[in-house]
Amino acid sequence: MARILLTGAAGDIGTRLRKILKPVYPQLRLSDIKEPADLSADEEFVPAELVRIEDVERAVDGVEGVIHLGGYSVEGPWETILQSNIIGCYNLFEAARRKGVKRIVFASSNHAVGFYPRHHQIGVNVAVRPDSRYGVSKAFGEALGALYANKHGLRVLCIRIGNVGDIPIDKRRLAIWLKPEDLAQLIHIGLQHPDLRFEIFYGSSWNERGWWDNHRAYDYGYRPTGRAEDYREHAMAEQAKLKPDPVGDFFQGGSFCSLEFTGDGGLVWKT
Ligand code: 15L
Repeated sequence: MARILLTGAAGDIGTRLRKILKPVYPQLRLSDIKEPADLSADEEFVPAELVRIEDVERAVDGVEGVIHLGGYSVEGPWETILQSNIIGCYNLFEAARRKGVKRIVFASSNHAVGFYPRHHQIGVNVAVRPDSRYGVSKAFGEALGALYANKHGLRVLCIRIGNVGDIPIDKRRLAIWLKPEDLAQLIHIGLQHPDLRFEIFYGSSWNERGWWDNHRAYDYGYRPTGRAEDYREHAMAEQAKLKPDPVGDFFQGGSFCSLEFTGDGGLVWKT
């Protein structure tokens, strides 16, 4: 795969990936609503509003693979999620099909399954339990990926990203931390592995207290290099500064679960 498009290139993860991926994919094309401030002369940028399919078609034209980070990356009002993550994601897959793109790596999120309790180990075959409108949009993106893989033969990898950063920043992130280089490793598998048709992986480094069974990623050769427990002291010191959050501390999705929470948890607390 030579020509790759990275959407959401101006965001935090996009900015990190631009630097890591450029040596491996010299013809990396970047897209976002606005041009990244530090765009260099050897970087190609195509502006695109995901909600405008003609923009998206222009962005994907001529590429073989897409890394789709674009969209709204936290909980937001329904109208925002609808435009950026539902319509935007549909436009991305549909434009890719029309333009003959071969592979898509979709940045899903742990928030597609955030309402599983932390004491549960879950694989990728459990029913989704979104913890937010944002989480619903990620589950939607995974479903679209399966549709376009099964119906149109695109090869699709959905990565349920935990938390990308230099180090884990609290107790929850000790379980879900993803070192940027490990994310790049997962992306390479999605763009290059000959056997991959449709898969969901968890985007997690080597986290001993993690709650995800990520054996599918390991089957494809993933070997994470980041180890969350190396930063345990720092993360726990940061955790001590946070207020207790009975709902958020119980569920995997953390504060995305407690945000706007008006339920009593019902059955979900017991399972
Ligand atoms: C996500 O999906 C968000 O994009 C990111 O901002 C973090 O909130 C992350 O999840 C997380 O769960 O820590």
